[in-house]
Amino acid sequence: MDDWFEPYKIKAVERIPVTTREERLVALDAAGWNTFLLRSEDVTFDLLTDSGTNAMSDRQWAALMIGDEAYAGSRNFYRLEETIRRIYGYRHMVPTHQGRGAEHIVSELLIAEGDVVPGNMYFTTTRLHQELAGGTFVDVIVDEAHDPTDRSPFKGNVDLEKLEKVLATERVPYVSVAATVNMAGGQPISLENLRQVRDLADRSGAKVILDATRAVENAYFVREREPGQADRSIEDILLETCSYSDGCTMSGKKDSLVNIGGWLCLNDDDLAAQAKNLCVVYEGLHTYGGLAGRDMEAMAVGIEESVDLDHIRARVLQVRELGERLIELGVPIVEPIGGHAVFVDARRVYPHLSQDAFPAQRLAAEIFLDSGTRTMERGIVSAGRDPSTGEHRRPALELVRITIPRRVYTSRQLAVVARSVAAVMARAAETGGLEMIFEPEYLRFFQARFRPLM
Ligand code: P71
Repeated sequence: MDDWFEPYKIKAVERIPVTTREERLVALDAAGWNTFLLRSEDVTFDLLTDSGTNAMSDRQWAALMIGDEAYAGSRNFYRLEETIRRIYGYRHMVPTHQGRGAEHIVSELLIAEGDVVPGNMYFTTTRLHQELAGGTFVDVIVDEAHDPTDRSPFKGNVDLEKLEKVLATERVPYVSVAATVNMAGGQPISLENLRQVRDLADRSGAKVILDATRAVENAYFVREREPGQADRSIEDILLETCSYSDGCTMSGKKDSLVNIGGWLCLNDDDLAAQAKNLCVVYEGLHTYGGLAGRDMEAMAVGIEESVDLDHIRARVLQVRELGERLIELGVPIVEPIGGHAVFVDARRVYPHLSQDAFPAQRLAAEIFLDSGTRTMERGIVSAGRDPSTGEHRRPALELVRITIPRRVYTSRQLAVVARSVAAVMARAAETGGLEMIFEPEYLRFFQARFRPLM
């Protein structure tokens, strides 16, 4: 059978709220027109993020019951360690409460004041930890990544010339490579490109640290698009992906099909010992890292389920189906369609709005008003301010992310979402921008408040 389908049947369901437009307007006003500040009980389709919003399997729920809640040396830690070694291939693993816990530790461990960290586009928490450790992030992704209409197959690739230049002129502790690249639209990086990044890093003595948060999705794209990879297993491709790095940070809340958890891997014995020491300071003992024993067990099972080809195919192709529906309805989206989300191009939806009027923030608010669908701004608000000048950083991409949790929503529900976005777009000409009325210092997109201008 060529057709894709969900390789599971549904054993438990959760009722979702169904609301009126009037109720949604009250909720949106109370939330300062920021979808992060909405209460989930006001949300019908929660497509804010695929992070921690996955549905666990019956095997994962069963795994929770065999949690060993010992302070030290929980059996679930050893099970998780063995699973990560086998599936990701690294020598040492430090559990963390989630991805940014791992980013914090690795940044503090490897970055010194004045260092430069090149990477294939920033991610908010990753860059912040690099900056807090005294580093400066430099974007070395290929130019195509900044063009939402460019259909190249590997828009997550590193531009090797840009990387070479940074390596030649700056002090670089490590190259920060993500697979896939979230902020570019969930775009993959090829094995070929990773191999070349490894070569360049080796020549200048820099390490390579992989953000493996969605590396299983990346492996699916490699299998689908990279010459010579079509007959390989996801596991094989994943192992090769990781083999080009010295370690990884991981948010288990994505690929690994759990609601909380993460980890840090390092191959070097000394560095791993230091990372375990920092884990004790910030996360908890190095055999639980801020997680309950049961969380580690559920994550170990989730990792095994995540590399199943039937699972990952259905995951990526469900996202693609939503994207294709939107294209048919004339909604401008980032292409090719990425692995975890469809990104709507707010600049093309609202060509009359300047970036200072926060077009993507407004679009996310309008989509919520129309159908109770919660999405996320990924534009000028998310980019924050330049720490040296205090000015807004102005990303080329001004996007709204419609993110799909794994194994949670049906294709029919997503078809309703697609029609809602098209309805919002039909009213674009009458829609104004927003004014920011409250701006927090760190990661402002989470808590900023806005007022509609029209
Ligand atoms: C996503 C998230 C969660 C999030 C984070 C910040 C703002 C809004 C939403 C988290 C990632 C990620 C990548 C590539 C590291 C983290 C941090 N993504 N790398 O996309 O996508 O992991 O949330 O577990 O700390 O909604 P963490």
